[in-house]
Amino acid sequence: MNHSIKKRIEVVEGDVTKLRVDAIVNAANTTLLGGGGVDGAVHRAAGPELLEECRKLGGCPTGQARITKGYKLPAKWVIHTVGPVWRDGEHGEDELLAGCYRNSLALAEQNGVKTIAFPSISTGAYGFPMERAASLAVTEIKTFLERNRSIEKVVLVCFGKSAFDIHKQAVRELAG
Ligand code: AR6
Repeated sequence: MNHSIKKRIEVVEGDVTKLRVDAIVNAANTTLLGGGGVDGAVHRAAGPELLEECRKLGGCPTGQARITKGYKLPAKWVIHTVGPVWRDGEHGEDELLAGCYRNSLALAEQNGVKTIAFPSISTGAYGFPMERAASLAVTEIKTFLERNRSIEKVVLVCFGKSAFDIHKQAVRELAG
């Protein structure tokens, strides 16, 4: 069981907007109207139609997720999730970040997604410590995949070698 879960979680170094998967996850903010980091890259690569669709969604609360089309991206779908801003770890940050992964995967499943790629939500502008975020991400993904057969592959896309090493280690330790 654990062995097959591990095979369904892949860690890669690169740019999430380049991946040929059914859905990529965007590290958005509550307005869903774009920003820097992953969000800026996703909007640039998808083109202006993405912002048009996002405007109609009326925002998204922290910890939740919304889906749009991918437009010019190689991915068919973009799942926008809003990570928590890190304060001190005592303000519900862990549970909110876990919610991002859980809710994004649930939306993916509902839309027939078989392959999905996540950047490391909240670990850039929002300041969430990466080791802690990676452990939460892998734990949530593993729990989801154990119960779900329809999603074949979850890709963790890491920006840079140290992010890659941290996520590899989390998968080694937590996914079997
Ligand atoms: N592909 C993969 N990972 C990336 C990419 C990319 N193209 N670009 C950055 N990263 P961030 P957050 C990494 O700041 O912390 C935006 O302004 C980055 O190194 O994109 O959730 C939104 O509008 C980091 O590890 O997202 C929000 O206001 C991780 O992805 C706010 O930033 C997330 O960094 C969200 O902040």
